[in-house]
Amino acid sequence: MRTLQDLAALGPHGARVRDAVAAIADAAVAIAQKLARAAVEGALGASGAVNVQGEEQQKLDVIADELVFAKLAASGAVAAIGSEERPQLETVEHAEGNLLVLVDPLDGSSNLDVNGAVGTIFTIYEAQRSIDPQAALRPGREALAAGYVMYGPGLVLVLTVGAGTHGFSWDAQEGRWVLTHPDMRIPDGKGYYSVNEAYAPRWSEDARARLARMKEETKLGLRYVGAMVADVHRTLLKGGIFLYPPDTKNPQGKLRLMYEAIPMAMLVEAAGGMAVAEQGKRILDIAPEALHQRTPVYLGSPSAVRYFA
Ligand code: P6P
Repeated sequence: MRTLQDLAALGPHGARVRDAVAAIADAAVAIAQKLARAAVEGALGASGAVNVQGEEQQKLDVIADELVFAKLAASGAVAAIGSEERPQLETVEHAEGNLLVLVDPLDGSSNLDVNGAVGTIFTIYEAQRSIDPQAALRPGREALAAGYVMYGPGLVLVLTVGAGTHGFSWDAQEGRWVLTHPDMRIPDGKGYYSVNEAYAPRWSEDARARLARMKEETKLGLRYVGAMVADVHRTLLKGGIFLYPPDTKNPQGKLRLMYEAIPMAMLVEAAGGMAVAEQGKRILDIAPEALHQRTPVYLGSPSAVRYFA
């Protein structure tokens, strides 16, 4: 069985990002252990702080962020890190490596209180030794790698290192990540559509009309977990579309470009799917302007995404 040690063989950037991916994978194992004991340790619930997104921070958001930072900083491969939980890009002290990692340490954390699936999402770029941290942010098409960890009944790591999308499962007994889903290909013409339809009254009339036509013509069923990692993981395996249109509350969309939309778009495209922010705008071609900027997201099987592309 291939393991995460074989990353160099799975794509052109595998060797380049191996140590950073291993750091995230190590942090994920530690995070999973924290999640499993959270209720017992009283670690569920809000931390009392509000993050840079203006969202109520969960205690486990802070714990996950600190674990990911510590592992990435210790890896020796990373020069700078941008996190959903921190206002600015942060440089790594005495950095030897020159990778830039953007991360959502614990995505979907509002699901924690109901024991729902959550995830860690990341994008990896070659860092640019630029005085202006803003210049560090580049379109997703220039990224070296991306992936997510899903904390579900099993611990799963899905990533791309420049060619194909590959899934690993944590084997706690052997203490290793095993390649259980090599070269994932998104099914087309079947699966589910995945959207919080309660917000439809807040969408544009065009978005409502496009979704209605897609539902009528594709007859897809509906599944919605409310954690992007879980909804995208099912879309990759079963087919269909995950979408979060802009609405009157989030006119730019709710999901963050650098560490939610771009990594998921890389994974879906590498598995044969499509990922757009609006008609004619591929997510991986968006030129970022800010670390925490948001974007609409329509991603999944080509036959479903085409209604929005
Ligand atoms: P809503 C979680 O808060 C998140 O950022 C994504 O993981 C998820 O896809 C989305 O928001 C869910 O948003 O508005 O449906 O609760």
